[in-house]
Amino acid sequence: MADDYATTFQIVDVDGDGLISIPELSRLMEVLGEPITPEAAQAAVARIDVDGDGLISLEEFAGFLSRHRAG
Ligand SMILES: [Ca+2]
Ligand SMILES: [Ca+2]
Repeated sequence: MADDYATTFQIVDVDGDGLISIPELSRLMEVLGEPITPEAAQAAVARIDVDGDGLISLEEFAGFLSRHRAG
């Protein structure tokens, strides 16, 4: 399960620095055919970001997805 998250994370993390930034999230939504504004991307990151550094770590990403799946 964690491997699934890691694989998805690596796809989103385009520059491979181990963190998902706001531009990377924007790009993902564009690829998914649901482009969002920079403001919406920022809000989405803020919702997933637990430690408040403005970036999404794999841990935060996995935590968000597992909460999401659990409903
Ligand atoms: Ca990155
Ligand atoms: Ca963070």
